[in-house]
Amino acid sequence: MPVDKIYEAVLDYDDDEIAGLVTAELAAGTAPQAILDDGLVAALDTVGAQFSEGTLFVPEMLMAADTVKAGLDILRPILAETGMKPIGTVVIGTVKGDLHDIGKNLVSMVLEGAGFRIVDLGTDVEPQKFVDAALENNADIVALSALLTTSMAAMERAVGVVSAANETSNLNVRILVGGPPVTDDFAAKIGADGYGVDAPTAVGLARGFVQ
Ligand code: B12
Repeated sequence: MPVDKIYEAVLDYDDDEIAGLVTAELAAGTAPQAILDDGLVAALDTVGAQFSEGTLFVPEMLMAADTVKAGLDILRPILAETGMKPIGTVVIGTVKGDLHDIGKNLVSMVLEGAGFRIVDLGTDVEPQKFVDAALENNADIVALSALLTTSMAAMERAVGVVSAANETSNLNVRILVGGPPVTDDFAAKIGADGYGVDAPTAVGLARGFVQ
């Protein structure tokens, strides 16, 4: 495969070399979409699988994500020029009262790599802000992150406000939740549409939501 070196560079966390490799591959005439799908995203899928197997851990996942981000910085303007349509729009944020953002950023990056447009509201986000941003951006998915046990109540409130807006306003989003204190049972109990234990799972669920 022509993009093997890019794939390998992500698995080697080579964020110094990746920009040069992507630029060289573009100069050689490889399609930007192939570089994205078969190089950057394929490597992240491998990283995700190794993470799920327990043979690779969060620091490596972050280094791989950083490497992909450096490659995306080169590809993003070119993909925008070629008119590649995003496969969906995700409004994402960490819920009210919670300032942790590393996991959210990782989920955002991987979703972006998978072809979604990301509207990142940051941390400590009021429930209504998710609704306003989703309406403004015609979003398909609202994604909520929480790291603190004490943030779970804020997540429940946010899901309630977004769900109510789905019923009463011109909003039609699926709600994805994640973060260490969250479980499948909790997600179901508060009325979320899906719970992602990690970034690769988030991509699988988000793809399913826009199909
Ligand atoms: C880094 C860190 C901080 C940093 C945050 C910096 C930042 N920019 O994020 C700082 C120093 C600011 C911080 C502050 C605090 N922290 Co802190 N922090 C951590 C730490 C060490 C790492 C968290 C992290 O980034 N993990 C790495 C990421 C990649 O993992 P992740 O967030 O779990 O995300 C993955 C999944 O959960 C999932 N995911 C996450 N979000 C989403 C969203 C969606 C939609 C989906 C699908 C998936 C998904 O995908 C991600 C990638 O796989 C954890 C301990 C730990 N080891 O987890 C404590 C920890 C979370 N913190 C804790 C605490 C108590 C605090 C403070 C209250 C401390 C204090 N007394 O001030 C404050 C709270 C401030 C606030 N209001 O938020 C506790 C929480 C305990 C609890 N259960 O409530 C922890 C667990 C430490 C501990 N063992 O006590 N913290």
